[in-house]
Order: sequence, then C-alpha cells, then structure tokens
Amino acid sequence: MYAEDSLGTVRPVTSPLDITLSSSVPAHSAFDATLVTIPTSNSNVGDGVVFDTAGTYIITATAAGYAPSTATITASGALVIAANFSFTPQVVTIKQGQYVSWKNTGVAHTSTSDNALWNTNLTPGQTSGPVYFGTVGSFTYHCSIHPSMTGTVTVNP
Ligand SMILES: [Cu+2]
Repeated sequence: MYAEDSLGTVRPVTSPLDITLSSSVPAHSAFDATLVTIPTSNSNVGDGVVFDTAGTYIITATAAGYAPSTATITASGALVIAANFSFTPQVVTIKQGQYVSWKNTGVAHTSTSDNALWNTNLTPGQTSGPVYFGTVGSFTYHCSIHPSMTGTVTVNP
C-alpha cells in the first residue's frame, strides 16, 4: 500500500498511518494482517493476502484522513500453506485449467497426490512450482513424510 496525496503523488507520512484492509469475500481471504501501519517517513508498506478460492476480489483500504482505496484482484488459482503439520486451507477450489502452489513455512513436506497424479517436494521457506489441474473433479493429497497431513483440490468446470 502507498500513501498518496490528493493529486495521486506518493508521499512519505509524517506520523504513523494505520490502514485497515477488508475483502469483498472475507471467508476466502486471509490477510497477513488486516491492520497495517506505514511508519513515519515512509510512503508504503508491504502486506500479503491469500485467497483460497479462485475468483475476483475487491480489497478496500481505509485510513483516517484519506479517501478509501480499492484494488480488484483476480486469483487464477490457489495457494496452500504447509505449516504446523497441516495444509491450510485444507480444501481449495479452483476452475479447470488453473493451478495450485504450496508455500511451506515449516519443516520439509511433500504434496503427494493420493492417485499418483503429482508428487511435489515442499522445501522449507519456499513456494512450490504450480501444479496444473486440467480435469474437473476432487483430488485428494497428503504429505508422504507426515501421512496425517491431508488436503483436497476441488476443480470446477
Ligand atoms: Cu509433512
């Protein structure tokens, strides 16, 4: 997010600027934080949001003294987080022809199809290459190192 003046010019803030973030589909949006702060003398702050279902989302940023700002984001796939010995979200929904990637924030894991359709090593601290889903259906997977870790990719037409 950037702080802009009324002419749209990026300006460093003179005191910490609190920004509240919201999504048009909150049930399928996970922010790093919904309240972020641009520090004094800075003009921007980085922040992340993960969507568990492919689709178009409107993110709204509001801050006291500023006009609300929106960004329209189209998620053309899904990102799954592997951490704490589970996949989050456990079920992701995408459309046929889209991709799923796995971001591993924990120890070594794998994303292994129960039906031998894919088998991807998930390196700690990294995001896997995307796995393509060209067929409609429900695809279950697990971690080959920790079999209690399971997940499902639902692919709609
Ligand atoms: Cu694992």
